[in-house]
Amino acid sequence: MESSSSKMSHVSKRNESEEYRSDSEIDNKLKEIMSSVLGKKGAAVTDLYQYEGFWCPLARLEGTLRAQKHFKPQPNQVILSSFPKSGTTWLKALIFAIMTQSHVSEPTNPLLTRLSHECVPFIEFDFRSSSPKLNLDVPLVATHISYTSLPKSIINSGCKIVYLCRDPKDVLVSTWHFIRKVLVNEEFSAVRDIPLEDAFEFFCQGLSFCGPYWDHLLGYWRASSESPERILFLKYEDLKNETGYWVKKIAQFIGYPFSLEEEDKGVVQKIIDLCSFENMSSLEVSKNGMIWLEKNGVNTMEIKNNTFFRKGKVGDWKNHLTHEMAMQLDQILEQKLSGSGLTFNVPLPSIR
Ligand code: PAP
Repeated sequence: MESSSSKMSHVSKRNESEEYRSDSEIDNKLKEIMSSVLGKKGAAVTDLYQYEGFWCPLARLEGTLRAQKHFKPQPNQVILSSFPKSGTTWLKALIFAIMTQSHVSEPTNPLLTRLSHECVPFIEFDFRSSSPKLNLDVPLVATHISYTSLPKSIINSGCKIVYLCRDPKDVLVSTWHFIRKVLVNEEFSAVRDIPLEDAFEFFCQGLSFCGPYWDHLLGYWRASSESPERILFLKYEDLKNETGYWVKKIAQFIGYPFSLEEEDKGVVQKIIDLCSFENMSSLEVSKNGMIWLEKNGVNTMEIKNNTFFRKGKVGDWKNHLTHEMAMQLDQILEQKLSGSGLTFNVPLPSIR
């Protein structure tokens, strides 16, 4: 027979879930944001709304509001945060592999049959009302939420945060290609066929998914400078150039250091090889699999997994942006980051 305390806990869980599904406070806040700010076009897949200084698509915004109110990190949960199109798919795989390193060579390794986005959930995505998950009870979760808007429960938890960013010129080019590939339906053709010059203008105005780009960076950069033991700040370019060094650094930082024996057995290299662009992009699940975006519990848009793998290179912007465009974006960045100690042409110091 069920004890009265266990019955009580079922009842309170149900109430919590019902309260969560129809949360009038959040619904009102969303309405307020939607009525006070017009949805704007930008270098993004859908219209963007500004919240706490950052541009966000509506579905992610709703998830962000709910996560701010309801998300409770697990003890020692690791949070991977990134600016979109900075290499999240890759870093999710790397950290997942670090955390499950003893399985790295096993044929049953989930990373061989599931996209890393399926292995590591996005907080703001899973906290939308259409897919409410009150507890993301996994050791690693990801987010694109700015530091300003991170749920206070994360900031107060002392959980480790690993942040990833990338040269904005490559972020812009990657985003532009993503938009063109992801919006297959004709109804999206106006957004999909946005000229690169227009996407560039939007990006320079800060109008991109999670933009302004520089404010996203600076929030995490400053927090990481103040609390380096809590936030590890990474750049895609450094990760590409010195993958082994940074994999070990990340492992140590999140509390999963490699033993000498593991290093001798080549575990670090195995993780690097498993997660490499060449390997991940050639897996069956990456070539032919898909994930669904849903609305109110209904699948509304499929995203082919191969859209998350394009070139995986540093500096592909050179094949798309003019010299003038590159100079303009570099100048904006230099001005926005001035005085912060963060630059993009110098690698972060690797302390051996
Ligand atoms: P998301 O924000 O939608 O999650 P994200 O994974 O951050 O996307 O970025 C995609 C970029 O990472 C793509 O860059 P590109 O367009 O310049 O090619 C993608 O190719 C790259 N990428 C994906 N997997 C890897 C990997 N294993 N190694 C290196 N780069 C990768």
